[in-house]
Amino acid sequence: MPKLPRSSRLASPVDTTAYGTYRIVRRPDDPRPLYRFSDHVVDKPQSGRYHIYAGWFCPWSQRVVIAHALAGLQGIVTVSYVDNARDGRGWAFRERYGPDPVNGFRLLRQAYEATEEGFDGHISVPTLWDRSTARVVSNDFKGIGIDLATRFQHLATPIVNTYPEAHRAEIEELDAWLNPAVNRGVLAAEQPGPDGERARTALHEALAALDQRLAGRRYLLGPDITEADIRLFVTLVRFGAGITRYPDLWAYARDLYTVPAFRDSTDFTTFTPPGAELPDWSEPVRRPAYT
Ligand SMILES: N[C@@H](CCC(=O)N[C@@H](CS)C(=O)NCC(=O)O)C(=O)O
Repeated sequence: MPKLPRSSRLASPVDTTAYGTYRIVRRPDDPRPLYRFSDHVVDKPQSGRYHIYAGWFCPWSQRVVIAHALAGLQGIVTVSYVDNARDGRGWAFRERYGPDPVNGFRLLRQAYEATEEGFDGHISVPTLWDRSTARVVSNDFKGIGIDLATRFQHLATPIVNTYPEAHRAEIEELDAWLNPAVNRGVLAAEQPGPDGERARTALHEALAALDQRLAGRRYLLGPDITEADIRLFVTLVRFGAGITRYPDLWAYARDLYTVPAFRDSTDFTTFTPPGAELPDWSEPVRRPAYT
């Protein structure tokens, strides 16, 4: 990357008057998916080959950042953050989190355009970039998280193996339930009308079932943290004060929050609306000694 002054590697401030708001328009004759990149990390990659562009505000990014930390990948896969706000240009690199350390791009859009000329799909975080091919590998958060947990074990000793073969089926079975009801359900539940009402009911039922499940076990699958806990935590931590209505789920969430990978990847200011009431995440955790 050419050595340019820091300021020339930063995007100008968000300006919706000049650039409009971010939106993706699907061309009716274009059958391609709008999330177009879902490749994978190569077999036995070298250290330093991959980079993650993440966003502090974003639950899907936080999943990947937690998986990265628990896989022991600091310095092996690098991570940087886009600014928390955007205009029609999409995510950008600004003073708050500094320039793009890999390519010096001002806008994340440039990474997508470098990969596919005239790219017109979603420019989302997390994005996995490959320094060797100078391309976006994936903006499919689920695939990125699994690759981080499974494809670097020749380079790093994981703190926890979050995607062990023996538990993969159960992790994905839980996901088939929790992804619609909880992870996406929180957004659906904010909608007015009967669809919103249905989503609120499904969300409450799912949280009550989780509360019951976690009364009897430390983590979703038992004594060890897995990818299933990562996927649930990023939604619970954004839930607000309502989570305290589910005492065992709330104790479980705080228990996870004591783990550095979870706590250090959480910045409440980036996703909490001004004036919103937050529960006390540092309240001491008292849970039974599960066997
Ligand atoms: N929406 C993606 C997950 C990633 C995502 O939505 N990231 C948000 C930030 S939390 C983003 O960058 N959105 C921009 C976009 O999707 O165009 C998906 O459902 O597969």
